[in-house]
Amino acid sequence: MAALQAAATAGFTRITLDSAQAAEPNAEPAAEPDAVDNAPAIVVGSGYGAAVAALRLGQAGIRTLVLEMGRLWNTPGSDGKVFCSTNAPDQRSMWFRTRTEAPLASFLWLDVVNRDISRYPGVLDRVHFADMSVFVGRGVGGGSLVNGGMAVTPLRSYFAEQFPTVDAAEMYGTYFPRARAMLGVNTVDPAWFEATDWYRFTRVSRKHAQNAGLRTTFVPNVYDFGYMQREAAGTAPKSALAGEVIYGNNQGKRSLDRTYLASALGTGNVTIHTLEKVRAISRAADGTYVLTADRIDTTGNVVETKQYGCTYLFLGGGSLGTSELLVRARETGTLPALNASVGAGWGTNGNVMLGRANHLWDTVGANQSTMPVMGIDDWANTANPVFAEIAPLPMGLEHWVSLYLAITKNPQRATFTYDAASGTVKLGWSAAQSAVSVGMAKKLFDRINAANATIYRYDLFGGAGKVFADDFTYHPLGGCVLGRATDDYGRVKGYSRLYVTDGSLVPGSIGVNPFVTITALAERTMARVLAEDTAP
Ligand code: FAE
Repeated sequence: MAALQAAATAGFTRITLDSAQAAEPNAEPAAEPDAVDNAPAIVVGSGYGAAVAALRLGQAGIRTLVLEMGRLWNTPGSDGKVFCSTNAPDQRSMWFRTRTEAPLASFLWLDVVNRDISRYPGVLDRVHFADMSVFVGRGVGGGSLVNGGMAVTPLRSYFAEQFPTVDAAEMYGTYFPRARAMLGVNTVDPAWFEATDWYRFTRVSRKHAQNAGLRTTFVPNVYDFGYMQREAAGTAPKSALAGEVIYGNNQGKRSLDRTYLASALGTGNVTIHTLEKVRAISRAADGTYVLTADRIDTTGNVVETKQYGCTYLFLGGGSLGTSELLVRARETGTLPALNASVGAGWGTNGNVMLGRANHLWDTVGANQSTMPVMGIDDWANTANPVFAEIAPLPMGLEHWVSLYLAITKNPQRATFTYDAASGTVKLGWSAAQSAVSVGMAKKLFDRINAANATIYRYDLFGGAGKVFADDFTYHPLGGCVLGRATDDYGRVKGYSRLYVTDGSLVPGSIGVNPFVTITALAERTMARVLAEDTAP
């Protein structure tokens, strides 16, 4: 697919291309542009960790190539929109599927949520392992294209517990503020929040939490709340107020293609190749890293296998992508010096989704914004630490459901192993490990139900009345944990000039939604690496 040239300007504008075919959903691939076979630096992926690496390398004047397996999302399809909506998903919704696989499987036990679609490199993927599936974003911007935008800085004491070797003062004084500023974090206007129909569902859940003696807290977001207010006023096209989120937002959200990546391209030193999946990494005799990447077309066929060489290699394929590449490299002997911690320390951030059934008089509203702005914060409860995001369920009708994504302090961890027969990795996470998260979420929500004389919803997650969706996570973390698989700055142990900058550095749990932490850690890594490792 096309090499994207430096056609973007900094700020919150979408990336523009010199090659429009790269983003047209139904377009045939055009002629191959000049390939960049060697670059001083290569970044794998274009999510949070990768985007920080690309920008800081570009600013340092280092020519950098970004390889992303998904497409660039910037050109409208035949309906005039870049992304499809959650209520009418089409091929743009999911990564090479014939049917969508939304987190909510059913409503009133009916199979009304998912739709048949045609195979295409859609923006949301659900990667299945034996007892756990993982939702990830695919495209230029990674998870930022599909996530709920909740931009939460972890509790300092818990950050210090998870990262004992990282200087917390420096993180909270420098790197978290830097990450928040670059990501465009903002907060909902409390007066508007209290008055608008669009957050009635949140106010109802707040009341129920307070009835149980629990604390709620506003949560910042990267969705532009000024824009959202204009949506509500009818003066701007609706996005968050039109049910858009997990299959992409057409407006309002400051995804990475509008922030870090736009600025990275603006340096003139960064090029992005899309629809190219890195499959193997090895090292040449002169110390150069050699990457093998499959270029796919929009049907998923491999149309070319390319080789790239670089001096500095930054892995930002996310917890799954980076762990898979490094475990494969170790086990197939292409990077044999990788240590045993590569592939270990993986966790779900304790994710559990659940719904409660409200009384008929406690309406949550047919109008719901897709951007969460509040959490129930019981993390300080050492007996049962839980932080639960009050999640929207925008169905355009009153359904009396209060939905939550609970983040629990589940200490369980898993390891990726290499399966030589398939050439892929397996994840050793078991259902019993998820049961630990369920136990914690249940304790908290049993309290809320008892205080409000309410019950759980049994109709949302398919099967025989499943209440707790414990078989998927939005927050895959770990696999190349900081200080174990890497040094304290993300330098992979056993190899020089090889770095990890993404969620695989986080040891399985961070207690809140993770992307601000991932971004801030990547900023810290890049500051150190550019100061120490790239000097002539
Ligand atoms: P990530 O953003 O996953 O980016 C990895 C990129 O690398 C992707 O674009 C991949 O396509 C690409 N890639 C992977 N392997 C390869 C390869 N071999 N070759 C080429 N490219 C490759 O990584 N977090 C929050 O903090 N707040 C939220 O509100 C929130 N809501 C979420 C909602 C949903 C539905 C989902 C799925 C996630 C949510 N998250 C949220 C999680 C957040 O998006 C996630 O932690 C970050 O995106 C992870 O960032 P990384 O840099 O690790």
